Amino acid sequence: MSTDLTVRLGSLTLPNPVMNASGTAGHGTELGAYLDLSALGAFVVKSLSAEPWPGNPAPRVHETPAGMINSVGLQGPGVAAWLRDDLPALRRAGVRRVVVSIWGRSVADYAAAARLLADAPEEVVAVEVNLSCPNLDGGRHLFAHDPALAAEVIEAVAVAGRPRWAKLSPNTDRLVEVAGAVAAAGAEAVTLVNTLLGMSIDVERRAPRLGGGGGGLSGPAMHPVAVRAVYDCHAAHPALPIIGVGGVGTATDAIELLLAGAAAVQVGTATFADPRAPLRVLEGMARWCSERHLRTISELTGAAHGR
Ligand code: RRO
Repeated sequence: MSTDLTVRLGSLTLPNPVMNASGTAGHGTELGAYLDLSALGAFVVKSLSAEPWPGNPAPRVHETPAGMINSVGLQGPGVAAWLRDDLPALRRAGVRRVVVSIWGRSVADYAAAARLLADAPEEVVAVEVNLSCPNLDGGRHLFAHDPALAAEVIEAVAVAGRPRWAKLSPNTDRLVEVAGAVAAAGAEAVTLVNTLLGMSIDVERRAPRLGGGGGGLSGPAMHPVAVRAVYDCHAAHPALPIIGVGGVGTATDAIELLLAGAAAVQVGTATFADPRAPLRVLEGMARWCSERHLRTISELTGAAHGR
């Protein structure tokens, strides 16, 4: 028996629960040579601002034990250029569900990016509001650490006219509170979690390895952090759909996030070693479910609670 892989995230239904994580697959069809992007539950674009932004100096990524640290610094072409240059290529590649991640330095910046998406083609099915980049102004600018400010941004981006997801930060003890605030402000789902604030130092040069100084830690090293964040948020807000992200490299990692309370997952750092990782994870999840004769994958969501 094959399992129904359909998942619901607020008003949006996806054919399966696996997406790429924002920032790990470029802005367009960069990974298209390696995997069929249209087979993903949705394709998630690297965060875009209203204006183009050059990002941080190199080096921008460095491998760490069981993970990676990055300080890309939000490089992007800006929403208008993306709509003109990248979205058509994604559509030609057969991608029908695109989630656009947006960022800004102020509430007005977020609103400006959202406004540019208001007339986007129907393939733009949701906006993931990145409130948690660790590399914005050296990590001093985390909207997701302030419930009222995070809620204000979510309200301001309603102008996009798309379901809003809020991408939140693991670098605060107020995560559960922030999740409640963004949900009350209109977010249909939360994406948990962005990278952990970190740093790696080159002892010979006696200097930080990344051009931006500090960075965001991702990969297997942070998977338990993501599981805990999803578990705690689901316990506090059981009706709020969660997209789990953090160190997913195998189907088992993804199932763990579902059992903690996620309805869907995103695969990021694993694609650096294996660009097919998101589809490999999806295939493994489908096999895992059918071997256990599950009728729907959604019945796994939150199933570890109360045990
Ligand atoms: O571009 C980045 O440096 C970056 C972003 Br926008 C983010 O949300 N998370 C991250 O680890 N890096």
